[in-house]
Parts: sequence; C-alpha cells; structure tokens
Amino acid sequence: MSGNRTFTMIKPDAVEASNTGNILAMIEKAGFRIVAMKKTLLSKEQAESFYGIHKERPFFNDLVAYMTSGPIFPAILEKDNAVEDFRKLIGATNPEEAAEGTVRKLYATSIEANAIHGSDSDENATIEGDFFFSTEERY
Ligand code: FUP
Repeated sequence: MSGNRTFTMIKPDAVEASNTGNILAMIEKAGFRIVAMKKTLLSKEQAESFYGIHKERPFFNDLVAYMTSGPIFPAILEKDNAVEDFRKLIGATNPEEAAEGTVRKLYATSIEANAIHGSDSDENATIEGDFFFSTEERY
C-alpha cells in the first residue's frame, strides 16, 4: 500500500527567485497538507550526506555546491498516494522534459537548478523527512 507522506525541498534557485510562495500555493492547491516546514541553509556535509547516493556521479560536486548556495525550505507533506502524486506535480528532473503546468516546467532553470525535490519512494520519504525534522515536529 502506498503511504500518505512525502518529503520536499524548495531549492536555492526557487527561493532566490521569490517563487517559494507560488510553489507552496501549487502544493496546497493540489491537496497536500504541510505537516512540517522550515527555512535552512545546508552545510556542505549535510548536502553530501543527503545526496550520498549520487556521490560517484559526475555532477555530485556541482550539485553539493548548488544546494549549499542559498537557503532552502524543506517540508513534509501529507496526502493520499503522496509520493506518486507529488512526483507528478513537480514533473521530470530535467525541466526541458517536464510536463506543462508542473512546478519544474514553470520554475526550474536547469537540470541542476530544478526548483524542487520530491522523494522517489515511501522509504526515502521517511528517511529524508527524518533527516530534517524531529519526531515532535512531524505532527
Ligand atoms: P529527482 O529524483 O527528480 O530529484 O532526480 P535525481 O534523484 O535523479 O537527481 C537528484 C538531483 O541531482 C536533481 F534534482 C538534480 C541533480 N542532477 C544533476 O545535477 N544532473 C543530472 O544529470 C541529474 C541530476
């Protein structure tokens, strides 16, 4: 059975471009409840750890530099079928391939500066939410 929570981050490019409010409006309009959210600046160590699965990839160092270049808004979201529905809302990783009306089509500027993160499985949604939020914050 699919779970009802996912994890997201509004990334530095979208925050810098003052698109945080527009993106949150899209998220709420799509029926997601914001369970937890904060503004934070990732350290290099945190970014390397969060994206550890990509550490052998050629884009890893650039990705870490980008993700630490400015503040982000990590958040836990709740809705039936959250992971899959949220991936649909944000669109493909590469904005050139993202469907019309998706967050990345509207707001991403490149495959790296792609505006927003969305967990790719229920398991990762839990791991990623735990990375940023304590038990007391996840109500
Ligand atoms: P996604 O699940 O859509 O966030 O995509 P991935 O897990 O494949 O990639 C994680 C992040 O790595 C992307 F959001 C952006 C970055 N990335 C690149 O910078 N270049 C690439 O070729 C692929 C991913």
